[in-house]
Amino acid sequence: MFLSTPFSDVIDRVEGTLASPDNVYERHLSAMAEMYEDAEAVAAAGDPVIYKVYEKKIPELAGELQWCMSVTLPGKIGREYYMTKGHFHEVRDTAEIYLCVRGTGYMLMETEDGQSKALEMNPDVAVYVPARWAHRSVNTGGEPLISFCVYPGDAGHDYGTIETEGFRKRIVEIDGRPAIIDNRPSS
Ligand code: S6P
Ligand code: ZN
Repeated sequence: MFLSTPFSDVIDRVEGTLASPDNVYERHLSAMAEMYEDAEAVAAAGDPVIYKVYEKKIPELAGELQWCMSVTLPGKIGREYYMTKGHFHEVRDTAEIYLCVRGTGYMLMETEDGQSKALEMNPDVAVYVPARWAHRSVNTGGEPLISFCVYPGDAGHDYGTIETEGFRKRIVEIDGRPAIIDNRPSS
C-alpha cells in the first residue's frame, strides 16, 4: 500500500537546500572525529560543520523513494578532505542514485568483500551506487559538493562497519591534488 500523495519541491543548486525540507541535519567533526586519519589535525580543527542534509519525510516502505540533498562543505582535516560518514544501507539489496549539482569530488564506494571504487563527481554527473556498496561523498574542491540523492524508501542506514573499520581507501591531498590511498589492508 502506498501512503504518499503527490508533491514537489524546489532544489537550490547553489545552497543545496530544499525549499520545504521535513528534516535538516548538520554533521560536525566531533560526530565523526575518529574517521579521519590525523588525530592531531582533528584536535586542532575545533568542531566545524562537515556536511548538511536536507530530507523529505517519506514512508519507509519498499515501494517508496527517499530523496534528499547532501551538502559536503569544502575543507580538509590535515591532508584529508571533508567527507560524509558513509554507510551501507540497512536493507543491503537497495541501490541509490546521486545527481551532483555543484562542486567537485568523489563518490567513494566499497563492498563488504573488498571491492573499492571512486567515481568523480562534478555538476550533472549522476552516480549509480549499486546495492551492497557502502558510499561516502568526498569534497576535493573549493566549494560545496552538492548532490540530489534518491534511494528506496526502506533502505535505512547502517553506519556500524564504517564506524568501526573505516573505508579501505582514503582521499587525501598530495602535491596539491587528490590522491586515493589505502587505509587498511584488505581482509
Ligand atoms: C542516504 C544517502 C545520503 C546520505 C548523506 C549523508 O542513503 O546516501 O542522503 O545519508 O549524504 O551521509 P551519511 O553517510 O552521513 O548518511
Ligand atoms: Zn545511502
